[in-house]
Amino acid sequence: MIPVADRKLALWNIGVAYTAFLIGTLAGLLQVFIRNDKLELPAWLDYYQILTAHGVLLALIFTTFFIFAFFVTGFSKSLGAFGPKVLLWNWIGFAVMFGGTVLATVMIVSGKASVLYTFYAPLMASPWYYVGLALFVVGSWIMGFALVGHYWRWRKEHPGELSPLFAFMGVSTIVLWVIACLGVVATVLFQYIPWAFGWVDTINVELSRSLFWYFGHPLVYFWLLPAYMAWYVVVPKLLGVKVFSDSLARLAFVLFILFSIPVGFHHQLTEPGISNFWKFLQVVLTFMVIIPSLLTAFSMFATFERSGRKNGGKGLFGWFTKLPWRDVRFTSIFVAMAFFIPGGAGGIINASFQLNEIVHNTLWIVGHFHITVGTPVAMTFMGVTFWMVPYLTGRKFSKTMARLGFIQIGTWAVGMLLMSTSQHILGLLGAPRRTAYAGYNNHPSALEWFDGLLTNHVTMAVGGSILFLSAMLLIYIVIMSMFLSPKAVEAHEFVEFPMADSDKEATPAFLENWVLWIGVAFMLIIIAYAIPLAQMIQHAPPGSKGFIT
Ligand code: HAS
Ligand code: CU
Repeated sequence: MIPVADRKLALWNIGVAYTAFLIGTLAGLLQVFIRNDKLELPAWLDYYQILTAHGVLLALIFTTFFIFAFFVTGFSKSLGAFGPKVLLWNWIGFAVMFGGTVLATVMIVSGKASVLYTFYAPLMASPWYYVGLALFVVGSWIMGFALVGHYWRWRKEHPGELSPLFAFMGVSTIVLWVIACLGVVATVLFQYIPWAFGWVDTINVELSRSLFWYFGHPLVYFWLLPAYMAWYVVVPKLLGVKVFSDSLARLAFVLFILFSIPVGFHHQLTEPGISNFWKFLQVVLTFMVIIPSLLTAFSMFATFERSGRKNGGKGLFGWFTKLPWRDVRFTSIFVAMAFFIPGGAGGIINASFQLNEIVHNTLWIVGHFHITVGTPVAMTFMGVTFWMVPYLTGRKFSKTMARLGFIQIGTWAVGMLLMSTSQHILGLLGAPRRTAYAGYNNHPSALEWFDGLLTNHVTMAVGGSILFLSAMLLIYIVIMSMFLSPKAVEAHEFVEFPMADSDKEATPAFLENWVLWIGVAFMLIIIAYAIPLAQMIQHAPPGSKGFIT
């Protein structure tokens, strides 16, 4: 059991995460009904406002606070208790992040920042929204550096030793996050804030979008990598085996540091102002960043097979039936992984230069991210929540809770399947995204397209409603595990942090050479971005004034 002070820090992060989750999923529910033209919003509430709240609260606030809760818990467990300095800086970071969150949320809710989570210029929000975002990022850096400091102390005390796998992966994710945020910090501080406060009249739109996506793509791996951490270290423990390969796991994370960032143009393939050469180069690099996910898939199958055979599974697929399906901690993560097979395949379609023409800015993309961040990542976090919250509070996780957990992940899976399948198909038929006018103002031909069983905004709304019920069930489980479930007394009632052993003997030391990997990462970034960004600045068309919806 980790010390009370560390647990408190983690629990506060979880508390904020699930508060954001509650408001964010409510906004999601409203979303599917508006698109279905079933809901007239009151005058003070509008579509873009709700869409912004949904995206920011779930994709940014819920994920980040949850990730830090997971890191705090896992770092304390694998590296030892936090010292007073590490704790202090973590709390300072948490406070700054929380302050930024409140400021940005107030701006969104009061209708002064209906710019969606990508806040594309020339849409303009209240300057305080951008200040809130900047504070959020700075706070996350402070927490990140505090955790890296804790890791550094461990390394000093264990010279020549490789760090525990969990900590290594956590530090990799923080490194990725800090490098990625440089782009968003640059555009927010030097472009958006001066422009929104009125210190300058116009903004260089293409540059701001490019700096955003320099950040926006690695952002998705900032969500994914903590889920992968659970896949690599928690799943084998639940299956009663060791990590399949320590060096493979570390290599995958190093590859993410190298290839996650110089690929942002795959979100801008349809934009003028970037020449095909640079788009193509970044498309190639995007295909490189698929490799560590394929390594992960391989590693997971190998882990399943090892454990299944250990328990007597025979033949090619015999191990499958030997997996611990009745353990909600495992089944949740397995379903999460299964969703990532079509999720990842869709990503490869998006990244294919020509195919992107067909799917870009359609509902297909919305379908894509609901089966990447919305299920593989979110459901892994749910699976982690089931044991992490009771682990931190020392409360029991009863059989009833586990049963509710099954219903919760089951409904989430069904809801997502319905909603994201219809989103993918509607997208292929031409349904646009990021717009309140999804039915082309009820033009007859549009109505004809959208009346199939799955190609239907109703299916999407049914899926969305099931998801909302599932979310409320999860909130119930979290509240029980946080405040109400009976305290564990006997040894067997305490919930464990399942962390598998990982054999480091065969792992080459250079995998933990940060100077090397950060150096190579910056080289790749310079190759992919220096010239096109310089051209955007040199050959900038007249800047744009702000627009407010
Ligand atoms: Fe993406 C757009 C390309 C992964 C999230 N993506 C988005 C947006 C979001 C997002 C939020 O190239 C929208 C942004 C916006 O608002 O405009 N994406 C990719 C590629 C990958 C990818 C190549 N995306 C993700 C992940 C996300 C995420 C992960 C969140 C966490 N994405 C794009 C592109 C666009 C895009 C374009 C822009 C589109 C446009 O035009 O606007 C790759 O990383 C995917 C690699 C993954 C795999 C899957 C490996 C499978 C595994 C599971 C194994 C399963 C097991 C279980 C073991 C190759 C690891 C076995 C079970 C059984 C049942 C057998
Ligand atoms: Cu991307």
